Amino acid sequence: STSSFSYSSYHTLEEIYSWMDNFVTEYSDIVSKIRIGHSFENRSILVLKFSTGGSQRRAIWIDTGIHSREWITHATGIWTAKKIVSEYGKDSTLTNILDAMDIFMEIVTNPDGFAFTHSMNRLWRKNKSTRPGIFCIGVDLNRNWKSGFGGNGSNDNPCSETYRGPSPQSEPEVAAIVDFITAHGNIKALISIHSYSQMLMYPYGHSLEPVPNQKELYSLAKDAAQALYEVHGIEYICGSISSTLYVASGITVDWAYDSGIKYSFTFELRDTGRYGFLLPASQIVPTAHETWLALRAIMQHTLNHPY
Ligand code: VAL
Repeated sequence: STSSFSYSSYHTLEEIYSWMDNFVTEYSDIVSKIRIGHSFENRSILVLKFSTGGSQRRAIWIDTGIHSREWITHATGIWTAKKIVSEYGKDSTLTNILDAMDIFMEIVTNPDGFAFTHSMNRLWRKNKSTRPGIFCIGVDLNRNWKSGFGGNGSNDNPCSETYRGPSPQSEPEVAAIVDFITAHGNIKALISIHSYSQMLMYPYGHSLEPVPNQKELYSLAKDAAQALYEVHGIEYICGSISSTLYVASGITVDWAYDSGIKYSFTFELRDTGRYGFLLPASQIVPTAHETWLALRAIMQHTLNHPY
């Protein structure tokens, strides 16, 4: 059962998938598991759905681990899932959110890459796809989306860490999300979680052009970062991806925004480089806890600003 699961340790794919099975069994009144597709190496791509009823309610999408080496993101996702089920009916903000909206969480967005970070190469970022005649392995799943595909900050060399792939959505891990979100049709906020750098950002990545609601996104990001700061004093920088981090094309949140999801955010969690991708497990719970306050602020704003 999930009572023997350690939320303060890093886990393998098998451990996470079996935790998910126990989790949806124990909290079947509000959580279910959806298989939205399969990876290049044929692993299941799983999404947790948190819902208190209704049909096709307005919804929040959260993904973690699209870059497999960013282990703090999967761990934060797992802790967050548990937080949602524990706080429903207790925390009035979350209760209001879940009484009106559903939450979808894809915790292991790149299962093949994640398995590889445990077996062979702890710092693997891309997926594990191969193509005839191409020697190098893997596509950067955060360069494979349609919006701005092929632009600056993405690479056409298959051996690059930011290889965009042969065409938009060429990768099954990306196509599964595009199909799911498009078919759902009522996703109102999308939050794509990375590490590391301590930033909370919004589109665009592919261009410096400000998005139409950039003022609103900036002020919401600042409020969310303030809520995060109040937990452990960790500072986040807010702004558009291209102006805050770097130009990056073909990324998840640019696609989401251009698909009409106007509350699209991407986090870079702890730290700022001391441990980088190898963040000690002792920081999992503090990171997840502070991130929760920021996530909740974004969800609450989405609840209160229907569109
Ligand atoms: N760090 C991410 C990436 O390089 C950004 C764009 C959020 O894919």
